Amino acid sequence: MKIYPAYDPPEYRDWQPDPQIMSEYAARMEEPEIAASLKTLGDSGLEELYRGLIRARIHDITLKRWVRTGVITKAWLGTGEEAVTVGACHALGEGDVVGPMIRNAAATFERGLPMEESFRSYLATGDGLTKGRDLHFGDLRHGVVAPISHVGDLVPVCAGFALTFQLRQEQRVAITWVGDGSTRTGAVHEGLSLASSRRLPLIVMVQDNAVALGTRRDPRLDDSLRGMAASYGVTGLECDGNHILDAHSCVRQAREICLAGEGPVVILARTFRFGGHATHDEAEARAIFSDSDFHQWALKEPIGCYETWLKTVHMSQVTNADEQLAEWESEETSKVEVLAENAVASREHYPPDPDQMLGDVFA
Ligand SMILES: Cc1ncc(C[n+]2csc(CCOP(=O)(O)OP(=O)(O)O)c2C)c(N)n1
Ligand SMILES: [Mg+2]
Repeated sequence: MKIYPAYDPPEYRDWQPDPQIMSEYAARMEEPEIAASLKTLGDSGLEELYRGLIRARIHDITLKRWVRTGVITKAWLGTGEEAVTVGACHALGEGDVVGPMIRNAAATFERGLPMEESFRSYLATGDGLTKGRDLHFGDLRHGVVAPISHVGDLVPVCAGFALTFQLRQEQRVAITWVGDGSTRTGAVHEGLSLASSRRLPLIVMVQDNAVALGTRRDPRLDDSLRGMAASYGVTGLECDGNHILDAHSCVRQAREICLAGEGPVVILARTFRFGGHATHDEAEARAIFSDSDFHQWALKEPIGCYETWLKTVHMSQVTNADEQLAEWESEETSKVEVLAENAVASREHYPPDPDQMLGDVFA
């Protein structure tokens, strides 16, 4: 995709596909479960995955631009982690429910909640879903649970959705993403405990970027997350979180397992965030990992790798593959720009109403 020198991480600015990484990336497409995902998705599904990745990245770049230009003071971005969110969402069924973390913002719009709502929440406009009161927006009409601030807490909430689906005998699953650090909260274990004892259709996607706020995980604990599924006697799957088809394939399998009454499923997705906890501590975050870590993870840039695979393998027989991809990218970029402009206009025309400040507060 287009490079945004002012906003892209330095390692992305002159990104070129690495032959070795790309050969491994392409080889994984031959694995039976990933090949099954390719078949399920078909050409149109693969195009949608690409468009979804572009939407996720441009959404975050827009927020970063707003921070830099003083429109907002801070944004929580998922640069480099887009494939975990987009790949997962595209493997879900219509009635499924998602409980994203704030940096999985793409889960909201990939499930059909208009992206404008994300921008409106950041701008605290009165016509937004939270009427300007809170950044943490969701909308159950689209099956999106608001990503509340308390990390890990959506595991029991989503276990509750899964329990409802089971009691009503509905063929639906709930999925939530949880950071590696947050797997250490009591809430995660309470939710998993309930879900495993009742075999609930719940998917917990552990987004493992080896960092929590400003704390890097002790390398001696690197393998500790692997034991999580086994300790609850549930299925555990692992994916390369930077490989969108691997993420898709794991969630597709997890969903089938859940719908067969064999849930919950814990998916461990290894990835890396090119940014800090939020935009305010990017510099500090860069000091947590070595230059070599940044360099190595940049080679696995999720959008660059997928785009390269589309161009050189999947669409290699398409004469104008380059132009086709550029057109999809430009279409998605333009749409995001319009939505961002609309949200800025909303801020002007619909400031939050002070009388609404305590509305919908029940306790
Ligand atoms: C219950 C709770 N404790 C602490 C915090 C402060 N906090 C916000 S994000 C975060 C780290 C989360 O790390 P991780 O779960 O690995 O997610 P990541 O940001 O790396 O994706 C902490 C401690 C919080 N929001 N909620
Ligand atoms: Mg983390």
